[in-house]
Amino acid sequence: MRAGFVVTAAVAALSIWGSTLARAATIQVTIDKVAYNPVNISARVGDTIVWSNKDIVAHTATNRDKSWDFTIFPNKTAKVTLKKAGEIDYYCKFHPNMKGHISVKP
Ligand SMILES: [Cu+2]
Repeated sequence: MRAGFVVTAAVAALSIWGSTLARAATIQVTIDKVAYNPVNISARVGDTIVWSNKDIVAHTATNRDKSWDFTIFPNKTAKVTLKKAGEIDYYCKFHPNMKGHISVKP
């Protein structure tokens, strides 16, 4: 009886882990000509955003709520895994007209 419970719990844990893995996506954002592309992203909790800087100058991806702030040099990348649902507005500290938005669903 006890062994059966342990097996059932292990299978349940594995299936939760599996479905989380299956759902998580990596979303690529290219920085090119002083702009994020795409500007607007729809994502889910657990997804990872990867910025790739194709420009010849450095940029940042700076969350307005200050929870992250990445400086991204030319030909470099930065990434963040989204931990909670909500609306994220971010920008580049060097070019205040560079703005991006991430809509994070649960
Ligand atoms: Cu910039």
